[in-house]
Amino acid sequence: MWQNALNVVMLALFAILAASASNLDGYHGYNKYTVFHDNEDAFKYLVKLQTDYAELDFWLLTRNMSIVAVAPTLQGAFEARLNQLNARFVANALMEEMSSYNETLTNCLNSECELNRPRRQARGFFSHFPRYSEILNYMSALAARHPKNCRYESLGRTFEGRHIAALSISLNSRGQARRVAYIQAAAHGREWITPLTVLYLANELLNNLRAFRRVLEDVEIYLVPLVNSDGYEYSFTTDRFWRKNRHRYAGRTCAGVDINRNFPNNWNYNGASQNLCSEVYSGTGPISESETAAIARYLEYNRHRVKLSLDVHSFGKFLFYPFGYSRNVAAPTRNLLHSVAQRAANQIAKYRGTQYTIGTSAGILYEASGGLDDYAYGNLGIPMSFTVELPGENFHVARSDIIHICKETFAGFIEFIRHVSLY
Ligand code: 0X9
Ligand code: ZN
Repeated sequence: MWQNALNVVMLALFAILAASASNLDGYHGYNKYTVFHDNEDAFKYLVKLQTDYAELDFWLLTRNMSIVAVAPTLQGAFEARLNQLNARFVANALMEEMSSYNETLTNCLNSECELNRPRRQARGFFSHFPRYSEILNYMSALAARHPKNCRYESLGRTFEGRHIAALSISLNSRGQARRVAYIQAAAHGREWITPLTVLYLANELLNNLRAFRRVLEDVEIYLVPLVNSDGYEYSFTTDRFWRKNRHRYAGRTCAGVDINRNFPNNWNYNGASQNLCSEVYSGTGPISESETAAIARYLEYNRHRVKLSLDVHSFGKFLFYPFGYSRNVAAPTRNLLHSVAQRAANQIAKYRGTQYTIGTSAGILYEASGGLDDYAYGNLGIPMSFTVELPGENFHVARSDIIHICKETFAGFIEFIRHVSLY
């Protein structure tokens, strides 16, 4: 009798705990620091911290401004160090900032999230952050609705066995187009806005094939909206700011490899770490991850057709071209890369004035090797290779902003794709 009652109480407690578990649970007391550092010493110090000190989470690190999430126990020492470096900073409680988005940040439990009929999707889909299964449903529904122009396939599987789903869009899916524009997103799990911009592109192209006939002539658009679905899902269920994939190593507590440090161009040379707990852990070797292996397999096989590679990240409003691994190495075609990016930025700005900064990530942010952009350009000879950092001051954006980011980015994507036919 008592045992039964105890079981019921335990079950009820467990249910309450499970229901209230959120992906922000680990962030109580965290501060988000916006740091202004106009001297080189402070910048160099922060770069060193980012690579060598796993406890700090750098959300953004540019030459004169950074955004860092810091646990309560480290805040005193962090602030003292910033003062020594003469760096001004503003600290905001992370939980307060997240609650200001005024929306459900955890699991999507209502029926709105289960939409998978294309017509309803067009209205509701771009006003929330969909989960992995909803994204795959959306993709397969698009392909089912446009069988002549859209193919839905899997490039391979992630560490946890999810599909790395792809959409191929072309005017005639039977014959092979001479050129390919490759666009991927969400290599970093927490960058929730990124897959939506790629799905928006797919939906717009397929709904307006006639209007985009010239753009699509002889160009196949190959889209991988959710590269790191394990990390993406983990950022919904457990840790909102999870960046890496979910590779687990026996007997080790820390998990995950930074997918954008795992490509085989100057692997682990700069801005990457061999500490498994680091946010920029580069893995046990180049292409050690199933996610990077699947992408590399596709790109290597199609290297002569792929003329554009876009890797969509967030945040900061940047358009980066190679090389990202070193400030001292310039891409031979940098003028051309710069002017193509400038045209894309001009198109983006037309929608509501959003201003992107253009350059190499090594010059604007930090030097970091093993990125897709350098690999596509440097190893595979893909002539146009860029990393896009979408708008935001957080990996979260207000739901009402999603559609606007999708629309302005769409204009940029189309401009990039227009240049593919010139090669
Ligand atoms: O550090 C990254 O991987 C990218 N920024 S993010 O904040 N989304 O993590 C920038 C990558 C730029 N490209 C290279 N460094 N190759
Ligand atoms: Zn990223």
